[in-house]
Amino acid sequence: MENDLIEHAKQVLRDNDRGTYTVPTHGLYPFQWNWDSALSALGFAHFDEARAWTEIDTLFENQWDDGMVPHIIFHQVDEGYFPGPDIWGTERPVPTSGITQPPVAGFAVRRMYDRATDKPLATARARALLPLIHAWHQWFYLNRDPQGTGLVAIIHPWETGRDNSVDWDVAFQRVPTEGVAPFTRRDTTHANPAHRPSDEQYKRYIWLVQKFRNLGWDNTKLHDASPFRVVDPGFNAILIRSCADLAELADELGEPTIAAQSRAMAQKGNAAMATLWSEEYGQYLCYDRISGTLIESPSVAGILAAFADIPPDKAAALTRRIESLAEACNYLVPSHDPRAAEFEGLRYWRGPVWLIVNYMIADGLKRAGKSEMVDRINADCVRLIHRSGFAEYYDPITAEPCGGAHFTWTAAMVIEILS
Ligand code: 2M8
Repeated sequence: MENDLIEHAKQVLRDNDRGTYTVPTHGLYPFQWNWDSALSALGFAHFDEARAWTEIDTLFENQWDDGMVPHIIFHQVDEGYFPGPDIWGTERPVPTSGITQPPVAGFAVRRMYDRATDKPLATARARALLPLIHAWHQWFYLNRDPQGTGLVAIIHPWETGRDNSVDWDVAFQRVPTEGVAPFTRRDTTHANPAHRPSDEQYKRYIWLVQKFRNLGWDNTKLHDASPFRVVDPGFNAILIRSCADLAELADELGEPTIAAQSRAMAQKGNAAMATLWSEEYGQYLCYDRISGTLIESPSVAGILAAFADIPPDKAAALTRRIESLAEACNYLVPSHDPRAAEFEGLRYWRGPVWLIVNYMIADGLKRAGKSEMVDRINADCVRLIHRSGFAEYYDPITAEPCGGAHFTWTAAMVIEILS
């Protein structure tokens, strides 16, 4: 039974494979996405290590000169997605978007290296990727933490990957909609519009893109110029974990400077995470860098923080928090607390379960010794797949499969969990 699932998952990866990169799913997302690729490579690594390394290589071939790794790479023309390269106007040799995504590649590369059966290949690829990933991490702290707080901000909701999270609702009101050129959405022709972000949110997404494009995509200006600057604990945890993992990898590969710098970034980030902790919510919260306040929104971002090496008392508290969420849903871990008024079980990042998020939470809790909760989260992932297939995401109460079907990173996580 489990073997059938793994075989099915491999087939999903093969079907979405475009040779040197993978699309998240046919139709809805016809290009290469940054964190989708890094996490999907982990799935490929179980049956084709060379192909897994190529996935990450392709991503970094499109790294910008300043170190940023873009969130979408438009390898071919496809009118089925909006906003396409013309809207972004980044003028890259291979067109890309102009913003980034959760930097999970450092974590993925270390894991691929550690597990590699083809060590010469892994050593060569990891050695080549090491300075590139490090440059991306440095880019973050330089451009997205200009005050040196230890925590980076995102300047567009698409950067966190949690596009329409409740977390942004208030801060996003600061982004105007006036002056946005008329556009036609494409996502709503592939997925149920009632499950997608609203038109109002799309206007604000595009307003920000226009704003940044008018600033020539100059990252030294974008952070301060953006009316949307939010510090996301999940995003920062991914960066911190990738820095820490890169430090270990650099040690192994005999790169002491990268190791020391990576370790220093991880330590500073880890210490600063304490400022995002909320005793009242029993989890970490987002922080609005413009209003200077914590965002009172009980989303999964504050639980994903477990992916970094947080203090044991915080890992214990997050475990209790997940136990409490389990009382309000049938499948862990909902992307928003089902008891909150804003919860929507079918609407994208406002409540549904995402397997990639589950995987990273479980990985962090495993390191913290919370094996019972890890087993529970993994079991829920497998129950979801048995019941509803390889969907983009799932309703945490009914298990209804939502968004795109035949989804690459969902399949990759299944291979990770079951192998
Ligand atoms: C979703 O985001 C894209 C924009 O980047 C979209 O809705 O058009 C998010 O779920 C994001 O996390 C993910 O990387 C992407 C592709 O799967 O889709």
